[in-house]
Amino acid sequence: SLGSDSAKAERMFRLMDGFLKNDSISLQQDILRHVEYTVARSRFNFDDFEAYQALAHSVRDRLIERSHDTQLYFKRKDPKRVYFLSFEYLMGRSLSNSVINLGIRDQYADALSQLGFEFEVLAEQEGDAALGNGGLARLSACQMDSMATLDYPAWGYGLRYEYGLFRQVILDGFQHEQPDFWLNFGNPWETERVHVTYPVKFYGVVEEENLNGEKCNVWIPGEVVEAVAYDNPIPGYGTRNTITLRLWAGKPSDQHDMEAYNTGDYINAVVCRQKAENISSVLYPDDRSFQGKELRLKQQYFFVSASIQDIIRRFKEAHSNFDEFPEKVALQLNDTHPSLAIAEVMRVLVDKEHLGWNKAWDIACKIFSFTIHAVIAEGLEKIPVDLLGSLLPRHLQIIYEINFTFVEELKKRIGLDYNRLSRMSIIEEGAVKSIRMANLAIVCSHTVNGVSKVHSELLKAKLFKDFYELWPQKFQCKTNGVTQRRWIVVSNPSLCALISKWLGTEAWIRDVDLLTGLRAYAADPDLQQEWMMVKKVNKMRLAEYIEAMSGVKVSLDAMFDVQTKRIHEYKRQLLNILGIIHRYDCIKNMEKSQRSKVVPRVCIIGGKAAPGYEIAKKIIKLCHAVAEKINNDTDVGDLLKLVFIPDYNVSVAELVIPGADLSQHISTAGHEASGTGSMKFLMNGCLLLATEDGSTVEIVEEIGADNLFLFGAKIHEVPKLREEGSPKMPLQCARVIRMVRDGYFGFKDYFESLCDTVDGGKDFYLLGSDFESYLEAQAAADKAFADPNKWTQMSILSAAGSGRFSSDRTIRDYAEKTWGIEPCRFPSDG
Ligand code: GL9
Repeated sequence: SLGSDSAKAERMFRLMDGFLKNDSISLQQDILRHVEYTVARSRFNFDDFEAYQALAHSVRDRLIERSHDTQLYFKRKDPKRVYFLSFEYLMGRSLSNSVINLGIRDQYADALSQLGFEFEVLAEQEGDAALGNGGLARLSACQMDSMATLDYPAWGYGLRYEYGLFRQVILDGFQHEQPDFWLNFGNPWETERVHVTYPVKFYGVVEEENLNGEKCNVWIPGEVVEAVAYDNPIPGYGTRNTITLRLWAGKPSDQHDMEAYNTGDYINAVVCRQKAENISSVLYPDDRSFQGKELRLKQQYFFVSASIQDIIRRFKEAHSNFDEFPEKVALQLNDTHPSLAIAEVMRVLVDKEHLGWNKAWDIACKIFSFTIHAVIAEGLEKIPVDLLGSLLPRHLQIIYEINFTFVEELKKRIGLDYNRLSRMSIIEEGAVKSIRMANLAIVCSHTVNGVSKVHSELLKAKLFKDFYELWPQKFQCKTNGVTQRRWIVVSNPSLCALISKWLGTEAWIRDVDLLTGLRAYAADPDLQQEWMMVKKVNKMRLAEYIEAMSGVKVSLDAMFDVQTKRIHEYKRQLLNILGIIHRYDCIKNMEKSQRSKVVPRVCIIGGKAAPGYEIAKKIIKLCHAVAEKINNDTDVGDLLKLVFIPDYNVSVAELVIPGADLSQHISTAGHEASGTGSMKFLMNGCLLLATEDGSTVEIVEEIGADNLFLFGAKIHEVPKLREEGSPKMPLQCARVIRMVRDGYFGFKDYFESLCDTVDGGKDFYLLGSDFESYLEAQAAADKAFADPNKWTQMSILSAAGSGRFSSDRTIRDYAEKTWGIEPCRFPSDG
């Protein structure tokens, strides 16, 4: 209807532009209306939380309007779309980000102050949406922001966990996990689509049937669960485009349950129905350790099946011939978690659309692309064949079929090299026969990418060498990036204003390469002065938070040295803590007269340990034990403090990152695929102390080795160092380990196994061999910090060089080189 007369349609879109007015009076009326009718409180009497709810609903109205316009426009233009399939998204809070992207933050702040409220205070009322574990999940969130801002016709798909990542509570220095029931107080951003539901089937058997004289396989499932869509709007910045993150929740299906009711066991039948909701109830909190759990597999298929049904439904609305499918649809697999989508697409095309195997496979191979976020083979998912066979019998058949064809092809190409054939097979033979999900994804995808240059090279040289030799053209690199909207504009408004002032434009918020313009002023004393002031303001904010959380008062003159990320042995928080013990030990043993030369430090560590990861939990406890000792030592005073920030999440990161002077990214070389925290710190003018791992290598290319503190073994040196083992353990390292072993910080027995990981003979993560070089880098940082102008110049150059690490760059690269999609911008000025 709209498509027929394009002038008329264009007018319609113009007319619709802004049903909702954004002047101060309209916004005030709007908020009060939501207080009265949505929150159902009297507009004469409501508290901060209720004000937040009303405010959020008022913003949501504007988001809904824009997402309707965007969807209608996409429908009319029918461009090729990308569907981003990710099992995890770490969205954090939405309020500030939304009003900033809509370009109406100041209007809202003004309207609220007229009503006697402060925007910042209400924004604090919002809880985090933490539907993910760490880097991978936050990357998905950043990339959604970029896809919206760059006007790409994109959809995100995921799961609507009722319990997000656990909340970390520290008792007596030990981590405890508490459930994050984030939907308790409602979620104003989402819209439940009661009509967008699909049945998802499990279990049962496959039977051969005759269809018009041809044999075909029919799956007779044993359980049906309904997936219902919850839509979350993702507004772009400086555009009217607002795309959708569609999350699926489980609900009982009527189709299946009628039987149960007829048997007369009514109560039991109702209780059983409840089980359906369990599928999407909880996020698995283990970052990267993979266990073959049935519920996890169910979650994966549930999410994949609902998404594929939705995508095919949308395609069929406008097209009748599947030949056009690859021209209209790109499917991005974010890690192996959604790779069952390959088998599901094959099942639908072969069993339901009756396209025939070869044609279906041809289509599948044109639509999938695959991002790998892991470095080591242990990080790759393997699904036991027995498990898959019982839960999804037809999919197991399909995967066997895919593998059979692949292996036959392979034999023709490489001959009967059985070792290589068995390495490349999708099926792993062994004690537990299983499906290698990464191999499945590589075989079907037209493009496979790593997430930093070194990682992409490692994939080709090590993890997937066999595949690279077979299909070199498939392998690409897409260095990760983060969104400057969230990580500068939202979280560091003072820096944002300063940058815009010196660049004379706000255009860098959409075009981040403009940040390089700051290089010209890096030595300018005026900019340096203002830059230092901004850092001070942010440090003040952070210091207040630290005091509120831990009771520790910190000096603003000290260097704020931060390491915040998931706790992992390879990320080497333990190296950081041992370094802190060494620093403490040095101060204690120093002549009093020498102490004035010490650069004061506030060491800040934060992050969650997977609930079953014992060593990581011990690292958290050690941090607390050492902090207890140091912080109560009046002899040391402000020269050294150590604080652990509990429950690190996106909104805590927004506070911590702008306030950091130095941040540590010190993984054992070759273990961090990319790392994205470093990019956020870099954008905020924080100096990095880092190993040459993951994306740090590219950061060095961009800002120069003079502007950060590098140390440690390089990737190619690691295997040899591992062979050499502990003879490399330097005295200083042995000494601090001894202090822990001797009970200097208490909990002697408890820390024993932790110490063993370093001096027990293996030192797999090379803390010993990197220790001296780590201390040297720390000393270099001290020296630089003692010269504030020099330090500030390095800080400005860090931020100025961060443009390459914007997710805008990453997404444009995916769009052009992997997905083959183009921007589709709603005709309006934003
Ligand atoms: C990770 C890598 O370990 C990181 O180096 C990388 O930056 C991100 C995003 O590409 O992906 N892979 C992975 O499984 N996690 C990552 O952070 N883990 C979590 O997300 C918890």
